Amino acid sequence: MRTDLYQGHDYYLMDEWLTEEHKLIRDTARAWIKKEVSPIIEEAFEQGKFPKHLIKGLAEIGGFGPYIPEQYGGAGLDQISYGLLMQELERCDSGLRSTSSVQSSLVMYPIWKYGTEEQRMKYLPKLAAGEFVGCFGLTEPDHGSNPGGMITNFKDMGDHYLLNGAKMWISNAPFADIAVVWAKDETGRIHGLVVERGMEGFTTPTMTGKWSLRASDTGELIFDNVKVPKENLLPGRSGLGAPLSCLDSARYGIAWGAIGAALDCYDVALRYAKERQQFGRPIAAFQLQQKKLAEMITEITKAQLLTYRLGQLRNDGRATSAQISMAKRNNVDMAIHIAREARQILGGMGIINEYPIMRHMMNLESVITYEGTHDIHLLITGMDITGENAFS
Ligand code: TGC
Ligand code: FAD
Repeated sequence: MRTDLYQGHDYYLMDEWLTEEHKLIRDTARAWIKKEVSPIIEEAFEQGKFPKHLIKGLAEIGGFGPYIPEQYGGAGLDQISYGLLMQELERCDSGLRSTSSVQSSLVMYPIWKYGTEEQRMKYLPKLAAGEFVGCFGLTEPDHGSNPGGMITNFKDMGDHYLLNGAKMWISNAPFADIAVVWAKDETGRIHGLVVERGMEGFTTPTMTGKWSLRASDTGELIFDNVKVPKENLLPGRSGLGAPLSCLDSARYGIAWGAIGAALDCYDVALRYAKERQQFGRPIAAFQLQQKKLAEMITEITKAQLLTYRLGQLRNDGRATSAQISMAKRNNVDMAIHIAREARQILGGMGIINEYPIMRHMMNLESVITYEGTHDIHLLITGMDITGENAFS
């Protein structure tokens, strides 16, 4: 097992923009990861299982609902803190960040924003403490990029709703206690419903065979005449904009997270290049290797600046969905490219699990697809700047 020697890289002295609280949150997460997660993450990835014993620690470092108000059990932090946490988690593994961002932005966020006070008090403190794990059901077998076409639906039966349909590719589904599920009512309007494990007709089969995001459990949500109590409907917002607004928050977290994966690849490659000798010199002395490393830190630094600014805009409530799309798309693409270059710097050692690079590279293939694919985010930018909708 390799010792986790990671240290942050801050080429443009951005730490000077961080508060003491920001640094404390980041450094606490980093220390917890080095002690508790780095020693076991390769094994978890190989086994294809999320290490559930980490949930308590994730809750303790503020990984569940970092920006949810303290009165609901959240940490009440700002958006930069949230971003820094996601960066540290994905520096370790995208699946670890997924667990945190799904719980925070796709489960706690809609309950906080669109739930009743009773729903908030019932679910949020338990989710924040890691006593409950949640998942988010939007994607269906035949509706991925186009969630508005979903067929999962519910009927008003007087004293309850009757839910039918299926969701696919759902992170944390196999062990989640609750699911925030998006379904159409009899008029075709989309609503969010909280479905609880144990409700009759609700099952969560595990999806197997993934070569990516293996340290995260993915599953289906099957609803076969599930009776959902009326008080489980999130009344605050309906329409496709409701789930999409949750995605804004999660995509923002991914923009930071992807920088973390890129930083880890760069960190490993830089250290390796300085140590590895060929032709009687460290390979870091060869211009071609320096080009790779110099371009990596340049791209990481550009992404850090873009994302920090986006965090400021989110703190002010001024970030647009299109700005978030640009950062998600740019940063994940940047991270995949860096993972590929880093793997080359390590030569044959780049494919061995003694180093994290192949794991990051494989994980990022999911990250570039979920929460809106690379191409969908390009089309969102295209629509924003031209005013023309190229989706359909
Ligand atoms: P369109 O007609 O453009 O919009 C419908 C309504 O939604 C509003 N809207 C938004 N609201 C809030 N935030 C956003 N980002 C929004 N984008 C659009 C829009 O204003 C409109 O409102 P209204 O009041 O006029 O009705 O919708 P469309 O059907 O044309 O689709 C647009 C498109 C393609 C951009 C959207 O469907 C999309 O983003 N598709 C990608 C799907 C996606 O990202 N799925 C993610 C599933 S969850 C997941 O992957 C979790 S992975 C978790 C992990 O493990 O980390
Ligand atoms: P499709 O929509 O079928 O797209 C296939 C290809 O066609 C893509 O390249 C896409 O860019 C392209 N395409 C589609 N439409 C257009 C267009 N109009 N113009 C140009 N190109 C287009 N979903 C959830 O709801 N909850 C989760 O927790 C969740 N977790 C996930 C975890 C993992 C590991 C993965 C891989 C996915 C997860 N997803 C989740 C689903 C994810 O959001 C979808 O996979 C994603 O939105 C893409 O949908 P799709 O796979 O059906 O691809």
